[in-house]
Amino acid sequence: MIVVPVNVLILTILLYTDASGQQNTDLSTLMSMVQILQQQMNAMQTAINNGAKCGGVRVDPRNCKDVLDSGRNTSGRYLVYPPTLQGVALPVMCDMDDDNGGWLVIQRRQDGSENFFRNWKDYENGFGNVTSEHWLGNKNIHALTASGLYELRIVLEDFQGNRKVANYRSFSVGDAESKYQLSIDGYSGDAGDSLKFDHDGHAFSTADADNDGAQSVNCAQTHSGGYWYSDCYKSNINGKYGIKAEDGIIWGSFKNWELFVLKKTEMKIRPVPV
Ligand SMILES: [Ca+2]
Repeated sequence: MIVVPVNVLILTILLYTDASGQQNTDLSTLMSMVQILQQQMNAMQTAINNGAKCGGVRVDPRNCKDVLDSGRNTSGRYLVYPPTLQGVALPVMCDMDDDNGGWLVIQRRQDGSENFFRNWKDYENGFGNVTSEHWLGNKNIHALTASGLYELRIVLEDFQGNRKVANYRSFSVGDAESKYQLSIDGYSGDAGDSLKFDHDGHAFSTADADNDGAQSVNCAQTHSGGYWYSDCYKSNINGKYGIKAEDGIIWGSFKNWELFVLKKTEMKIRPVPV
């Protein structure tokens, strides 16, 4: 619901008054005034829906939870404006269906359509299409998780259709100087913890930027991905799609630490209420 600004009301009254200062009571003039007012209100509503500011109050959605809270509850592509990106619009996929919605997808694998064996710059800036397979980009994930406390939900599915989840109560990625260091805590779920365990506190690595915890190995090169590798991993969900090997898509605890590769993975984040 829009409150009509004072300047619009004054404009309407002025228009409704003729040059001699006498009120014009002609009905058609009155109707045209109402039409102008209605058009202005519609334009304002459209602007607000598209993320404009109104009356100095910030109404840009900062994340998918803000989008959901504004009444848009259909999963799909939306523009969000993380405060730390200072007005830059970030296209993202919002999942409004799973676990009460409001989830912003930062990673998705589902059919092998996107190459995830990429260099530092690609992982930093993001790649793929947000409506299908993609990595949102380390700088964007940092920008989002630096603007408040976020939780992480990872949904995993195998080729038999078994679906398991790993939830983390807190999740953040550091800035470029920290090499996008992972901070994660508070596991719950049925997939087991394969991310805090062994990966928490590690910098991000790609084949051309070895920041892992292994002295003699370039883990990103060996395991065909970009990730917070340790020496080298308990999970490798940015690995090679459809390969039953150590460089495949693996979440170690999904099936008792067997070499077991997954069909679908999804990482999504949501601000934690304060
Ligand atoms: Ca290394």
